[in-house]
Parts: sequence; C-alpha cells; structure tokens
Amino acid sequence: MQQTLAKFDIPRENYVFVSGIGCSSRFPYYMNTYGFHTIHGRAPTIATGLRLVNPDLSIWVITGDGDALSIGGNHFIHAMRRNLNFNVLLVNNEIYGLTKGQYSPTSPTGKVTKSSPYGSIEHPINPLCLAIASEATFIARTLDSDPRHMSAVMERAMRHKGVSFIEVYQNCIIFNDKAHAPVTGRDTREDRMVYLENGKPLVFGRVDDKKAILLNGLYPEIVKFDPANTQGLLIHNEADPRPNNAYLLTQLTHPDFPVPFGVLRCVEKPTYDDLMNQQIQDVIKKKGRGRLKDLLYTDDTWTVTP
Ligand SMILES: Cc1ncc(C[n+]2csc(CCOP(=O)(O)OP(=O)(O)O)c2C)c(N)n1
Ligand code: SF4
Repeated sequence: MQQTLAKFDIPRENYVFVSGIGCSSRFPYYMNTYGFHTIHGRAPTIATGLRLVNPDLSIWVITGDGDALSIGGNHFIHAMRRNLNFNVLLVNNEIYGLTKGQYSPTSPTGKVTKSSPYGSIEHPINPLCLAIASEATFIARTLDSDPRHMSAVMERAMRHKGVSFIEVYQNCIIFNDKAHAPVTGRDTREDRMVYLENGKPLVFGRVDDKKAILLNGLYPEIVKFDPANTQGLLIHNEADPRPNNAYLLTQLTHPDFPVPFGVLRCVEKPTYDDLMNQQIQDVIKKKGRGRLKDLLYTDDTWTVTP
C-alpha cells in the first residue's frame, strides 16, 4: 500500500484509512496518514460521512471477512450499491483472527474451528459475488504473496471514480495457515489461478497444457487452449456495463474452476457524492439556502386527534 500511494501526487494529510475491528483493521496504525480505527463492521459508514463532507480526501476502508460480512454485512452492501467514491480492501483470511480462530462467513463448509468443532455446516459467502450483486462499479481480487499484482490492483482502484472493492486472499499463519494454498500454492497455482487480462481469453495451466474457459450457453466449461481457434471462448470484458460477465467470473471457484485474479469489473456510473452535491445545488437554486434552525422549529407536519 505504501508503495502504491507513493505513485500518487497526493499529500499524506489527504489520505484517510478507516477500519473496523479485527487484526486486519489495525491497518491504519501502519500508515503515516490520517486514520480511524472505528466500530466493528461500521467502517463504510464512517467513510460515507467523511466522503460526503470532504471531497478532497482519498479514502480507504480496510476490513476483514468477519468485520465486513458478519456484523458489517448490511453496511457493506449499501456502500457497494451507492457507488460512493472510496476504496474498500477486504483482507480475507477465512477466519476471525483477532478473537483467536472462530469460523467466519467465508470459511468453507466443513471447516473445523473453535466455534465449529465438528465442521462448519454453513455455505460460505463469496465476497466478490456480494459486491457484484450490489452492482459495485469496480471489483477485483489479488493475493498476499504477489505484492506486484496487489500494488497494480490497488493503483487501478485508486484511479477509479466510484466505489472500488478489492478482495485480498490473505494467509493467517496462526489460526488458518495455508487456507488459500489449494488455489495459490506454489504447486497448484498454475492450474488453479487465472490472471485476468482485459480483451483476452481466460488462459491458465502449465506451459505444456494450456487451458481456457469456453462459454456454453450461460455456463463456463474448461477446454484445451488453442491460440489458433478462440471461437466460443470467454473473452474478458471488464468494462461491460451489464453485471452478467462479472457475476459469471465470481462463479469460477475452486475446485471446479480456476479462480480469477485481477480486475473483474471497472465501469463508470454517477457517484453518490456527486449526485448528492448536485441535488443540494438544485434545491438551493429553487428554494434558496435553508437554515438548520428553521428546520428544527418548523410547524408540526401532522395533527394528532384525541
Ligand atoms: C460488537 C462486537 N462484536 C464482536 C466483537 C468481537 N470481534 C472482534 S474482531 C472479530 C472478528 C474479526 O474477524 P475478521 O474481520 O475476519 O478480522 P481478522 O482478525 O481475521 O483480520 C470479532 C467477532 C467486537 N469486537 N465487537
Ligand atoms: S496471522 Fe492471523 S492472528 Fe496473526 S495478526 Fe494475522 S490475522 Fe491476526
């Protein structure tokens, strides 16, 4: 993150890192910027207030899978759908780290933890799927072990106007070591990860056994990759204004498909902050500037009959 911010000509006092509660939410302490370590699940709410009162700030919400998707699930959805102009980084270690290893909403079914001693019976939330269901305008996935990729994704998020959501596959060495290794591990990643490139087919696999994703009607299928024949292959289009393609990408999950990394969606839509400011100007033009006192001392708007 520090390397990414250094690429921007923004003074440090104009950055604000807003977090909830969790190990991941200690992030603001590691940045020499302004920061708020706030209430569990409520970082998007504080960030919304900040965004609306100060258009000059560059705002990052830092959250965990428990913080964003358990107690903060509702706040997360509304931050995504409103298209507020800030960035949300979700550090997904598939566990509650700070409270010492309870299962989280992203823990896989069957996960044995202190709070699920016989295995979790829950179906996990797919964070990117939730973001696209709320029609977030920028959604991406990256991983802790590839800092160059992570920095490139963060840079794209910062350049995006509107809400940007990044899921980071993160290891928790203490309570959930190697949770993502079946996908991102040294021996598995070639076959189980696919790096997205806009305008290109989704190609993955070992050098001598390249594969691609073919679209059969509405459903993806894995086929052998032949560069001379790309007919029917799923071609990545991050700028598609419809959410269908991005949704489909979120459904490429382990173990049936390779897991996509990179920018799944990047589209432009009016932001909540611009729309709100425009509305305020329009109303002032029509009715003049209001006074809070007048509002507080306004007449009753209803009559109570005995
Ligand atoms: C209102 C409230 N409920 C519960 C807690 C206990 N609590 C602290 S952190 C946490 C979960 C954090 O998990 P996650 O967001 O995945 O963060 P990690 O520590 O794994 O980075 C919980 C349940 C709390 N601090 N406040
Ligand atoms: S390794 Fe796990 S317990 Fe330790 S700080 Fe990271 S998330 Fe928390």
